[in-house]
Amino acid sequence: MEEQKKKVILSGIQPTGIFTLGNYLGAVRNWAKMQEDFHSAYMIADLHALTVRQEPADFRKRILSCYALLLACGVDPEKSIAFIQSHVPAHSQLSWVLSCNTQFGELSRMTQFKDKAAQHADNINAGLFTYPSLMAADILLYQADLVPVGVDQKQHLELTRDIANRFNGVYGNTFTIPEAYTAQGAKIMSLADPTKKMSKSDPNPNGCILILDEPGAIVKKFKRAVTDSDMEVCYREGKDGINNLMTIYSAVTGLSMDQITADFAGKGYGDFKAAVGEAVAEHLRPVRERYNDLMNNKDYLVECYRKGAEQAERIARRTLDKVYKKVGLLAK
Ligand code: ATP
Ligand code: LTN
Repeated sequence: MEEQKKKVILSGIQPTGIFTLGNYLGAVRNWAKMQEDFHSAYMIADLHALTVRQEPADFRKRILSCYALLLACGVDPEKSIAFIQSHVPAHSQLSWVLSCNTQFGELSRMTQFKDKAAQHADNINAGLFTYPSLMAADILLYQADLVPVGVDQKQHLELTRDIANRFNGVYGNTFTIPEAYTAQGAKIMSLADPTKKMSKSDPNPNGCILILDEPGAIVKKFKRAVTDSDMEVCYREGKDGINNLMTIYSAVTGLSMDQITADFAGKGYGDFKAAVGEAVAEHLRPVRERYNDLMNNKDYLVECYRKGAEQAERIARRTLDKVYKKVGLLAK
């Protein structure tokens, strides 16, 4: 009885690099926590990553290492469906139908498209533009109730809801309408420029903490973090650098902003930065260790992603069949 009421969650991450502290605190860490209370499915969004040019041999290795990272961050293949997007063809198939139910104007308003188009002006491909229809397919295939993402993905979630509502209106009830779920630490900023989001594809290595960075490197990057010319460790408008460090410190220690301010009253930024660096290095240590173990056991990884694909396929296929029927495609 209880089992039937459990909500469904789905989320994904692109294999565009080693996960950053932003990915971890803003999204992946919550996935591990949420798998205890929900029916959860998490995927490596490899098809989404193709919207940016990838070197094939390198990409293939990175997909596997990102899958290992997902498990190292606490996603448990016994509790969640952990899979790779391209292993479940229904994602591409539903994406086409949804593209035909998404307006050009809607896609043109997506800020991620505008940002990525500016970053990759030599490769503004059709996939970059229709990226949100594929993301909508990922979510709607599993009839997800909640989608745990960082705040930067909220606009895509709104569009997914619009597409689902419109489809349900035209063809009758087909999709669950999903909600975005954002938690504390929902937006971690670059350490080099705290007005910019920390991002895996940032070319400046000092701006981001990668979750596999060695403790020494982590501490060093925090020491160099850009702050302000003030001296007070407190959360206030205009103190972007300190606000970001406080958000990170709070997320890894569980301390409130007021407690942090009290603990560092009368101390300089140097002490605070060192404390944040050490706390983060300690927090990430088990993730790095688990990752190394998993990468030494590739057979286990293959076994896990194959099982994940089978489990995902079963659910996704059911929704796709329903959609094909609703839109009037002739059954085989
Ligand atoms: P890329 O740099 O390739 O665009 P990314 O680092 O932005 O990648 P994604 O794979 O697009 O990462 O995002 C995976 C998840 O991590 C998403 O839920 C996203 O909202 C979240 N996320 C990404 N960056 C941050 C951040 N700086 N703070 C909080 N959450 C983040
Ligand atoms: N677009 C997301 C990654 C992603 C995703 C999803 C997230 C692809 N499909 C489905 C949640 C649900 C991003 O983080 N850039």
